[in-house]
Amino acid sequence: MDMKDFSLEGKVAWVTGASYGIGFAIASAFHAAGAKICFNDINEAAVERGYNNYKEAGIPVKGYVCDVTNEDAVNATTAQILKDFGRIDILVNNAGIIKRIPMCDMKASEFRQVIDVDLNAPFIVSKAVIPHMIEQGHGKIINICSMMSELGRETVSAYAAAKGGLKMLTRNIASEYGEYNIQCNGIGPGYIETPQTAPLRERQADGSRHPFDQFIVSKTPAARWGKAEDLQGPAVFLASDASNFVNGHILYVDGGILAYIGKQPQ
Ligand code: NAP
Ligand code: GCO
Repeated sequence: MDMKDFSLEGKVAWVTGASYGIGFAIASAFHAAGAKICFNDINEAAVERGYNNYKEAGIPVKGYVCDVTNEDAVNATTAQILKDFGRIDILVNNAGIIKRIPMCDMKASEFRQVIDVDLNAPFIVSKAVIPHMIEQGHGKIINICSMMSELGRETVSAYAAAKGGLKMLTRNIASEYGEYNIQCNGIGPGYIETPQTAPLRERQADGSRHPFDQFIVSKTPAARWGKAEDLQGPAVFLASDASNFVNGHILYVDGGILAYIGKQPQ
């Protein structure tokens, strides 16, 4: 076993939607492991915000304005990254949205919007990058799945449908392209402290913790919310040569939620 297998030295990684949050944390870890970092976000302002965040962290990056649901934009960005860096070794389909609306109150257009970003976009970006990974003889694709790839809950029907589909897209890419030395795996974060979950952790008017905050802590053996940094080691592992025989796997980084029935109410 050569520990160099965990290194990303000389690799080029593209993390989508990585101006902040989980994508930013993963891209930062890839940099620490030696990779060159590309990221995209949906508009100039978001990319600028990303540049500022990476600059503050001392991480050299190249940012691209690209709405991952727009196939022409994705193909153009893929071509530009290949022109700028000559290769794409690692793709992380991280960009995502959630709309917390009771299903019967949700408009079909809102449902489609979530499916578009969280499921169609990973298809579009993977489809753009895979031919180049085949040509270079290797590639790593990591899809950011979710607890909702396995579980449902009120108000997240579109998100759960998308993340459940993303789990199977991950397995299908692994099945269809494994023979080209492309490994496609998923990371299923638990409940992580990012802007996306901020509404679930807001302090109540009386200063008490949000009921959902307390619920998640009781459902997590680690008895805490995850931090984006908790995902860094698993992501580096799945992006590195150390995982070359891991394919089609969803690595749940959830503090044990999926294994646990939940603490008995006191
Ligand atoms: P976040 O804080 O909301 O960040 C999402 C990122 O994706 C933002 O930079 C956002 O850009 C970008 N984005 C959204 N739509 C896009 C589009 N069409 N094109 C390009 N970029 C787009 O989310 P997060 O919590 O870091 O989550 C990142 C991923 O992890 C998502 O796939 C999410 O579903 C998944 N996840 C999160 C958790 C959690 O507890 N936080 C748990 C499991 C899985 P803008 O800010 O410009 O919109
Ligand atoms: C929610 C949360 C979750 C997390 C994550 C859990 O409203 O239930 O946003 O969906 O984002 O996906 O893994």
